[in-house]
Amino acid sequence: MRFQTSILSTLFLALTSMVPMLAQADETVTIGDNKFISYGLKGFGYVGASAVDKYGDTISFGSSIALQKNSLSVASDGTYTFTAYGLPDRGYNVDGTNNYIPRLQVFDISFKPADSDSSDSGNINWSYKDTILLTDFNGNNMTGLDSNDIVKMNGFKMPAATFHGDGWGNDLDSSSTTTAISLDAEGLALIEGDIANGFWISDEYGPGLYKFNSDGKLVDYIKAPDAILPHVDGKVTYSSGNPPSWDNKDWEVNDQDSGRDRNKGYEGMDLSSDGKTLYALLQSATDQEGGEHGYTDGNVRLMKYDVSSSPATAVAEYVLELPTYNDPEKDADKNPRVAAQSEMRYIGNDLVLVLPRDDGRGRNADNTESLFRHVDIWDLSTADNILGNYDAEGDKIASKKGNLKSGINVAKHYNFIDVNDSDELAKFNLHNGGDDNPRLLNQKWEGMTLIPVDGTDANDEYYLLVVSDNDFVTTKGKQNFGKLSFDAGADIDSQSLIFHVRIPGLS
Ligand SMILES: *[C@@H]1O[C@H](CO)[C@@H](O)[C@H](O)[C@H]1NC(C)=O
Ligand SMILES: *[C@@H]1O[C@H](CO)[C@@H](O)[C@H](O)[C@H]1NC(C)=O
Ligand SMILES: CC(=O)N[C@H]1CO[C@H](CO)[C@@H](O)[C@@H]1O
Repeated sequence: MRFQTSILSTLFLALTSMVPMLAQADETVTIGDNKFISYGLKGFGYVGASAVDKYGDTISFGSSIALQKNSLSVASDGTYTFTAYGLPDRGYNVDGTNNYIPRLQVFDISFKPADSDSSDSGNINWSYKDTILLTDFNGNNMTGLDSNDIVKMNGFKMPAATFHGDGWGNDLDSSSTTTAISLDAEGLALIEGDIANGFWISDEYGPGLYKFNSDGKLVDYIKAPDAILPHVDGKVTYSSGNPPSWDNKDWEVNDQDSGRDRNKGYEGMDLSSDGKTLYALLQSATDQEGGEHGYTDGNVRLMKYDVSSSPATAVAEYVLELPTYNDPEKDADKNPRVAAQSEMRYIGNDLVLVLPRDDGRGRNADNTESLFRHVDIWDLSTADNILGNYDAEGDKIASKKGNLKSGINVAKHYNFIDVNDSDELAKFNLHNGGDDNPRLLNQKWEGMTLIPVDGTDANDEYYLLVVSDNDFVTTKGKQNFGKLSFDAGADIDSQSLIFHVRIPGLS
């Protein structure tokens, strides 16, 4: 295997040096004996903002994306077709959270790699196929509503919402209540790349790790260590501080003492390719470790679990230091800013591909220019395994100001892809900053999946599909199974990009 890889990389080097223009755009990262290469942007496409699923609800899906491996085929004209599972978070929640039923959105995608394309539709075509609703151990619907309760099921205690009426503000005087698991889904991995084996989802209320069967029914759960669990007044309290728009009184909650910062849970999660090891990464630092500010929250915990049997066992915990960037609009003492992360993929050999970025910049934001959006690599083999050392309630790996405890070695970081590369974007008539139009990049890039070039891992080459979360922003919004309409004041398509990369040793 190693022998083959080195022959291939020699070949690549020979090839790229013969084509100087190509070589210029390529970014190469060397880790150990392996070369990781980014060959640039090869695709753009989108799902229109007004699209609805088979339940009549607005489609959003960019919190995570996962390839159904055995669906991939490559036609003789070079067109790739495959099925992918997209993950929405908790529904349209600009005016408070809703009883949106968490789900997977299934798409058939066709893509023809190109060095440029300025057509209106782009060169990635998304075709909606199906929806899988997520239900609990008993087959009852989960909910996107903020958590005001804890439910006990199958021996697990999970974040839940208890409400009167239908969860959309009707029948609030009803004496009966419903309790549903509160899920704000952010990470998705299919077991061995096949929906038939079931899948794992990570969430940011818990933050929790949920295993589902192929029908979307919950079958297992992993609770975070006490240091990561959100605590208010000494008690685990899963609220994200986003009560439903129709009722505030049951949701009032004090400031958090410790644990994952609100709305900053397990944004990244993935499985090893054999489905036996699960990796979960917080978006940014916990509150006791600097999580309260965007300039102190750079030390994040990554949990590693053996999920080959149930209950899962924690086997390691590592610290990643997130990259930083300068925001000239913020005061000097609030710089540099931490680029919190939105997605993680395990790429073999103790390496993870992570998407750190700024926030609130891009389409439909006050400022259209993003200052930092990367897809970078971290090497976990350089990090200390701190499992069990700082895992009790309130335990700290860093100070409240975000200074890491001395003596903790972190995972080594390598810059890889700059999503905001303006020359690359221009090839697809795209831009970062400037006019707010459908070719301005969205704010929230949150999903990644790797599509093997020529349908095989043998070449170590992939198309990296990166998707954005449009927050359900459409003027023609539909929710509660199509029964309610909403107008979010703008139409933001769910944009997607494809980069060509070399990632050795993934299979
Ligand atoms: C995408 O759809 C357009 C319009 O229907 C079509 O012309 C194009 O060939 C399709 N591209 C791919 C890669 O399927
Ligand atoms: C889940 O929600 C849908 C839509 O409201 C409803 O039709 C279905 O009966 C619910 N399922 C259960 C088990 O309550
Ligand atoms: C490579 C590249 O063009 N990166 C750009 C990403 O976006 C920021 C903000 O506009 C620029 O400063 C970088 O040059």
